[in-house]
Amino acid sequence: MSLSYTLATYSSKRKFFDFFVPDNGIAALASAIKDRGGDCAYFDLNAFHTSEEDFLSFVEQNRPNIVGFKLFQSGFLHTNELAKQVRKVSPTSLVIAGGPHSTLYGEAIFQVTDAYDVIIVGEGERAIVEIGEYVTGERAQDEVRNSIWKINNEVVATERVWENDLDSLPLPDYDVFRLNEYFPIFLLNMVRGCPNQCAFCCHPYVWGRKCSNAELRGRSRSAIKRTNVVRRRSFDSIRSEIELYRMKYGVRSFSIVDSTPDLPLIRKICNLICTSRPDIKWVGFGKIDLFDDQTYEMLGRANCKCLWYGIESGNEEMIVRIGKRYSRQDIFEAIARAHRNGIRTIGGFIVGFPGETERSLAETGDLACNLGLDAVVISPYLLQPGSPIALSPEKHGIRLDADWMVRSMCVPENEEPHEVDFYEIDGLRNVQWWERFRAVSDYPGWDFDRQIEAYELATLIGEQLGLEPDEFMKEVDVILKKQDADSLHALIGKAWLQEKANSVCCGLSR
Ligand code: B12
Ligand code: SF4
Repeated sequence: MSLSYTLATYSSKRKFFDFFVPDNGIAALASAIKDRGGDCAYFDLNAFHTSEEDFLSFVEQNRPNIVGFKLFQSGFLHTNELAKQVRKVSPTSLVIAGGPHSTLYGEAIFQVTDAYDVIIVGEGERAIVEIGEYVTGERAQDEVRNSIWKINNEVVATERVWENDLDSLPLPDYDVFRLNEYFPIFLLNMVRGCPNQCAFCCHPYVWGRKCSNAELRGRSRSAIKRTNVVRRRSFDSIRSEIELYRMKYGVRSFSIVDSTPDLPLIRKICNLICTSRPDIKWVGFGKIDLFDDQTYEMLGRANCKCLWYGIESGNEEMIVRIGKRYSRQDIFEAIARAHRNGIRTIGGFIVGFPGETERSLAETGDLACNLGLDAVVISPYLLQPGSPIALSPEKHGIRLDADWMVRSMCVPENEEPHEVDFYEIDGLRNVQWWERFRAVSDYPGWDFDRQIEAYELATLIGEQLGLEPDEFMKEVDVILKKQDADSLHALIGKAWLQEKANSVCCGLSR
């Protein structure tokens, strides 16, 4: 029996241009489904030409075996409503949820909604196939990995398994997207997990972390395989993925989304670009203390156009508290090296981390203004489940309200997550704590504009359109404010034409 799946994402209405870059997580799931002979349709409910009515009537007419939602924090409450509608129009479909918000909140989701039959946490490629096998009766409920069910009012979770061999997963498949509605940039995920443990960050919890030998000692090989360690793909697998996208779609612009760059893999990719694929351009995350002079030179030669650095603070004591290991001097040197090699830079800073004072903030402001960054992203500190702080709050002077998971999970779409009241820092409610630092938006050169966060993607799209990133961002901002679908699609069309033409110029289209 061929199983039919319909996947959907809603995270808020078309506010930012990065919603118009195809989602690699969805492409990975679509590929896993097809690999097992299933059918997969995808509805991006952020896109202009996809209405909720179209989605619901498709589900009503086709009655897919499985309807799956990707959950993000923004859009979570609305997605729950959509899931309930799905139940009404297609009562036979199994309604499931996965994605970052599901992984972070897991079974707590059942405290606020019964819209889903199953919540999948963590990686979804194998779990989504196993859910299909459950539907066809080939697998029992408790044999579906990474799944959480509500059975007779009791929440039951199965074992969480971390994919040990990333190369064994099929390459993400972008045929499921209407690609002419997206800018021609594909996201590359080469490594899952991060070996560091910054106090505010949930990524190692979500994707895997470095385990000490003591933690692993005495465990069997299969138990170690099931531990949340950092996992890497092989260079051969990544090269095949890049080749596939170049040949099949004509896409040569990539964003490497790994939380922390993997130096050996990055070097191999640079070598590939320098020796035989000069048409490839890319952006990714930087790390202040990772690259030396030689590596920066290599990155520049290999068309690395922009790096996103989580700098976090300009105060050395705060940097240590946050869990990073570099000095102000290191920061100046890293940014200068990137610029010397023609690489643009974005610096991300956290404001209001526990321990922040007016003085530490002033030092951050001073640093951000003097580094010569191409874009500055300021994020108010936000307590995230799974972060070291959430796992041991008392160490950081934090007291969490009993219902903090539910409150932080259910941020209304028109509210900022950091303005939701759910914990105390040093005896102050978190919103009062934030008030102390709110004035940072007056710092010259500081900008809270969420769009800036995707400046690295703007550098790639700018290259495609022959525009400076700022020019592109201004143009697209006007278009999105007017919700002008025609102009957006004209811009996207131009980017595709240019992307494909570039490859022909290099003689590498075949
Ligand atoms: C690249 C990236 C993007 C890309 C999108 C690509 C993507 N895959 O999500 C872009 C730039 C478009 C983007 C935008 C946004 N992002 Co973003 N993004 C990331 C980043 C840096 C990497 C994600 C990634 O590539 N993961 C690898 C892929 C393979 O994993 P995945 O997409 O999660 O999918 C896997 C599983 O989650 C699961 N899965 C996913 N969906 C589903 C659905 C079902 C039914 C099932 C069963 C399983 C399943 O299976 C997939 C394969 O294993 C992460 C931070 C990080 N380092 O993790 C933030 C992150 C995921 N983003 C985040 C946010 C908030 C957003 C925005 C909502 C920002 C905003 N406020 O506007 C938007 C929403 C975009 C949208 N499409 O609606 C948050 C999510 C937090 C939360 N609680 O929701 C993160 C964790 C950053 C953070 N720490 O805050 N993002
Ligand atoms: S902030 Fe970056 S380096 Fe630190 S734990 Fe998170 S992903 Fe890793």
